[in-house]
Amino acid sequence: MKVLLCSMILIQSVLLQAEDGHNLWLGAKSTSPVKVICSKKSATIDIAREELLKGWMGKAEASVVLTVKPDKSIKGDGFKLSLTGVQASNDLGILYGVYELLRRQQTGVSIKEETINPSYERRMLDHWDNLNGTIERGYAGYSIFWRHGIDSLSVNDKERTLWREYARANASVGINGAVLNNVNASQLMLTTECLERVKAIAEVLRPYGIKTYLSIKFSSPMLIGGLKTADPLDPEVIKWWKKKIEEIYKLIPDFGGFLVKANSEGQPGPQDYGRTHADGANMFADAVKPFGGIVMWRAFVYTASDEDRAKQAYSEFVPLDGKFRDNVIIQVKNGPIDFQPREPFSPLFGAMKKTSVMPELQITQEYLGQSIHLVFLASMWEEFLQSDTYQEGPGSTVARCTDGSVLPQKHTAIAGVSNIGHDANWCGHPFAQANWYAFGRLAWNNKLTSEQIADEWIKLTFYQYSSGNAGHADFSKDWVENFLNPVKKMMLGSREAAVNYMMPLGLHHIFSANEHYGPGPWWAPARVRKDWTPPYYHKADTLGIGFDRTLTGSNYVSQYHAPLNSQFADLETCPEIYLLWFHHLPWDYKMKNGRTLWDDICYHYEIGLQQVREFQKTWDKTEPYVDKERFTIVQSKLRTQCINAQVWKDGCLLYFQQFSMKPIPSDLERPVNNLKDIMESDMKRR
Ligand code: BDP
Repeated sequence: MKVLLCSMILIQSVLLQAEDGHNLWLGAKSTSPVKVICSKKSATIDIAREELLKGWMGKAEASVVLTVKPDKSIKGDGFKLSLTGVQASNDLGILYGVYELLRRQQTGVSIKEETINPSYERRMLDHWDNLNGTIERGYAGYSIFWRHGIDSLSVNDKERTLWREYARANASVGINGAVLNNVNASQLMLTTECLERVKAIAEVLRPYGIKTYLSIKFSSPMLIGGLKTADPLDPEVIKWWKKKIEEIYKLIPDFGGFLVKANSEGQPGPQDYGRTHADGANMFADAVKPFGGIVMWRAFVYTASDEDRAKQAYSEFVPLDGKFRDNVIIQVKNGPIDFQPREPFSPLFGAMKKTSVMPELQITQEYLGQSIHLVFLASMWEEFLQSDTYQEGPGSTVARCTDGSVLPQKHTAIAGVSNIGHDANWCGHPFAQANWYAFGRLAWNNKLTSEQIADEWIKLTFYQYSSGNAGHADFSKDWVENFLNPVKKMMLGSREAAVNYMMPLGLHHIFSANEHYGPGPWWAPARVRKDWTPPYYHKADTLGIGFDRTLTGSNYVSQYHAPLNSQFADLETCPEIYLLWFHHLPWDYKMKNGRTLWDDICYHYEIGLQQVREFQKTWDKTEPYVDKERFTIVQSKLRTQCINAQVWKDGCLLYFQQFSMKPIPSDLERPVNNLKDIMESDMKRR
């Protein structure tokens, strides 16, 4: 019996097709024919039809009716699903409805009559792609949009195919906008040559409902326009931008608008001329308004001042509430510092009543192990979106404060910094694809749980569909128990594991140097701005550790609405996950579980490491169910992740131990690296 089982498993794994991951979650191939009935013709409807033929898992020879007809219950590009087909107010709604129908068939969810509308009007991917083809914080190869700068702008068919595949993947999860270049923008982006290429990209993306947007450099009128100033109130500057914007819309009539990083990390901006962020944003807003464009103005601003960095965006933007045009949206990172493994939500969410605000998430894992660590980010985004801001009393979650449910917003949007590059599997790590998928799904429906998203993604990505005809895919008990469930558990635990082995209990930004990969709580060269070095954030000394952001410290807590401000300030009620974010505490502070703070820190690092060991075991057991290529890549990446988690644990504990002067609890595994060696190899890397 055992032999038989083994050989069956062997046959199964031999039969699993090699997968380089390029198909993402779209690998299902239909085995049953379907009739598609639609009286309308358009490029988008053609795609919807093609998708149905490719992915249909329902009854053979069934008919699907696609109806473009407005209905009061359907909003924007939402749709109505029914047993007979899809109804929508526009072609794009039909396409989204078709993807939803196929997703349900392919994940075994029954189809019933239901109207489904998106949470946000604009669901954006921000690409931090440079014109020379590199990607800031990209870990999956070169840009798919840009090659070698301004000298290499011609478009070829291979690129068009890649852009089409990209557009299809985005549309399948509801993403409808793409910012094609880095927020640290080059002025050359606005030259006619580059804009011609943007036009070519836009043409490929358009039938999939994806609008193109650009990041711009505020000083472009000086750098490429020959003007002496970029003052947003200067008539010549205004004229220059208007002309440029007309040129853009002539080439790309449905151009979405601009993303602007101004007066942030050395970028030019309106404050260089004594103007406010509102003055700057409104100048662009007025110029794009006649064309229906929007301006996404980033709130990621901070200077090397004495004010706690976490407070600065709020201090800057809240006084400007009501001063922005209605086609400006303030784009705010989920946390007040910078995409850390865990931060409380930025207090700017729920702070402004007359200004549209959109969340910016980071899909690329700059601070979460890049394309080496397996970290499923949906858990983090769910925690963020469901955080209560108390803006208008309880239930004012970040999700509801940004999608127009709490206070009306003229435009609503959400952005994710893309993790896509030229790698065959797009994202570097096979499981990083899940983060792209999850971002799209949450942008469409900000109430989805990370559990549901993981469930869908695993099925769509790893299940080898064989027989259709049953109305939907039926997953064998064996596959569910031995693959789906354990892999889902691993994904859902992966973010907390990373927090544990990197920076538990509210610690943050203790990365080494600028690469943001390994530990570096010690990293503080004299030449570097204090607020860019870890000691600024952990403040470890012989007395204790943590950043006092209460009234006795920076008073950042006061930026939150009641009752959060007092909850965070009070040690009795401050959630322990944020403890050292808000408080500087003695090493022997008593935690709720009775341990001292020092011991508890040690346990967290150890638990994080052990979690990764478990992931390794989980993954190894999945071998019979995964193709060799992906199995081996994930296995090898998990090994590296484990080695790195050990370095995080040893490096942080041995470093902090110099201050705590306490032993690592005797029941925990001993460090296997010396601090000196870790620090030396860290230094050697730069
Ligand atoms: C930080 C990145 C940096 C970005 C910056 C931003 O380290 O590369 O330019 O954010 O968002 O996370 O502007």
